[in-house]
Amino acid sequence: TCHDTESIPEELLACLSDASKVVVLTGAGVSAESGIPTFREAHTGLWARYDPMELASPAAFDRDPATVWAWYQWRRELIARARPNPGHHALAQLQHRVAELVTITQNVDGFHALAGSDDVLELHGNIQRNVCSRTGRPIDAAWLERHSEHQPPPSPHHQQGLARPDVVWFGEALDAGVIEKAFSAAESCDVVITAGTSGAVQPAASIPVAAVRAGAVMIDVNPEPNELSRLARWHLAGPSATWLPALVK
Ligand code: BJW
Repeated sequence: TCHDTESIPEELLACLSDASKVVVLTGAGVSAESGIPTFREAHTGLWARYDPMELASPAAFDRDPATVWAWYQWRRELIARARPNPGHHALAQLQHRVAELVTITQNVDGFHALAGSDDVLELHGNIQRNVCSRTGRPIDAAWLERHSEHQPPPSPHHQQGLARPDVVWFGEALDAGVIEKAFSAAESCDVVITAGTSGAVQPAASIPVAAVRAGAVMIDVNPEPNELSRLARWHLAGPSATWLPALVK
């Protein structure tokens, strides 16, 4: 475990600069310093009495679509007003330092692309897009503007369908093509960096495990150690907006 960005082990820096292929897996912690709340930490304010783990499910949307829709509208506005932080920018820089970088994110905020990262795999979708709850077909923003913000608008594609965010809820399958690319990148990389993720959600959490099993060296950036940190050769204990820029410096 390293606590001080001023004394990064030479071996760690060498490992990163010698790597020809790096895979990064990010989670909510990477956007925490942009002001976006994480899922498993204490919640405050308006949504304090709701459990994000319960809201992010098809059952919750079936039971109470208005509440789930309102939660997503709130988060969309928060994200629209927020900006990528130095952690996102450092990862966009890293793609110029290594021959190949694949950024895999569980986040739905689109901040890696906004910061300039090119090769981004969004495992859990993107919160700014909407799809039909019955058919999964995309619904464009112009349609939504004609409806109330407080209820999920009816889908233009299906009688019983509603608009819903294009994100992956518990029990739903991730995009097969995205998953396939993520695992194949992981299995062929030299270094895997995990940043700001609890490692509690599958199949995302298995991506770094697959990388390590295939011989990659793992670096974990997280103020709190978890299962993933134990798997890592180096656990960098601190916020990603501090540690990621220090690694790329
Ligand atoms: C900082 C920081 C700072 C704080 N700097 N760090 C195998 C075994 C058991 C269960 C399953 C299994 N396979 C599938 C399942 C079921 C389920 C699952 O994993 N359940 C677990 C809870 C056990 N998985 C699924 O259902 C997935 N689908 C699937 O597998 O389909 C096939 C299937 C279905 C059913 C059964 C079997 C197979 C889909 C998962 C979809 C997850 N969706 C969400 C919502 C997305 C939309 C939205 O944003 O609203 O994705 S849930 C939520 O968790 C969100 C996140 O992307 C995801 C991961 O969370 P993340 O990013 O790690 O955030 P946190 O909050 O957990 O952690 C933040 C971390 O940051 C902490 O560690 C902090 O310390 C740290 N931090 N500040 C750096 N400044």
